[in-house]
Amino acid sequence: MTEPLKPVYLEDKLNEVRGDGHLRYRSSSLPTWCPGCGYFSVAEGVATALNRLKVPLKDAVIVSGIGCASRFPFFMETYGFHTLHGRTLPVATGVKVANDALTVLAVGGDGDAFAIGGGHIPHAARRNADITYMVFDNGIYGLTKGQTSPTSVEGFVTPSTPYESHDRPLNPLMMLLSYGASWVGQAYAGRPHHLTDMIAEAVAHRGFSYLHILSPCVTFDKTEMTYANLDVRVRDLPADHDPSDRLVAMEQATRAEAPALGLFYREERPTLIDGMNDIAARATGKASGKGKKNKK
Ligand SMILES: Cc1ncc(C[n+]2csc(CCOP(=O)(O)OP(=O)(O)O)c2C)c(N)n1
Ligand code: SF4
Ligand SMILES: [Mg+2]
Repeated sequence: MTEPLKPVYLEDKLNEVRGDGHLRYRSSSLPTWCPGCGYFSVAEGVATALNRLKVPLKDAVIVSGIGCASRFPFFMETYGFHTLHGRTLPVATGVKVANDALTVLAVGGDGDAFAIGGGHIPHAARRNADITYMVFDNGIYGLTKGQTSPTSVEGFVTPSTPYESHDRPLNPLMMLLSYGASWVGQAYAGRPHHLTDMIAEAVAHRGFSYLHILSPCVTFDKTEMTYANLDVRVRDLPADHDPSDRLVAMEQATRAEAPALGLFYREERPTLIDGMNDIAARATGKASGKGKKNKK
């Protein structure tokens, strides 16, 4: 006689996994995302990466905007700030400036980042604020039920574009490379182990790290950014790719039809807070370094 099936309660399962310490960064609020959404891979990746880097729970802050992606802080056991639509980066920068000891992650979707929030990205990047910005790109507005976003493909038919979208998609990697981000990488929710490694590397970087994460919306996109399509389109960056060469990184980023996964670019340079400390030292007469004068 076969044994009767016992129900498995997700909450019990999560407590069991958190019990061994491995996933202590996952909160007891279970994700409300649709089954199969790429965001589950990111939650798993962030929990594992923070665990690997031994970031104390009390020192981790995750800031988000609005959207399905931006629900993220609720599902993590860190401090969190679910802020306004598109205002993730100013808030994350403020948190970091208020307390430099914190590990600050900013997260959001492609709409939150590049539509309403697009004006903030160049400034966080050029100032080299020491935060990690992860954009979960599903090429669509998931939360509001499937309208086009700034990264939607041309010809996409959605409720907001019933006669096809005629807008060209933005190229976020090219944008971040030209804005002066000091760490730029790309990962895919369908390659969770690589994604976890990239998250850990991005968080460990001192300066503004930007991780672009390709992540299917299984509910509202059945034709474009699907697992089936991305599985065959993604590639690794060439083994001899030189991450210190911004122009080579841009060349790789132009091949949007075959997205490359890995570290595109990395440089070490003073962070926003280094600059602020320098100004404070000069203003209080505690520093004697030479600045660049604004000559008449
Ligand atoms: C000021 C303002 N404008 C518009 C909206 C409606 N809105 C909520 S989420 C969203 C876009 C979400 O898309 P994305 O950032 O890509 O996140 P996803 O849901 O795909 O994860 C929009 C337009 C809003 N909440 N606030
Ligand atoms: S609507 Fe799309 S993006 Fe939002 S949770 Fe569902 S699958 Fe994920
Ligand atoms: Mg989106």
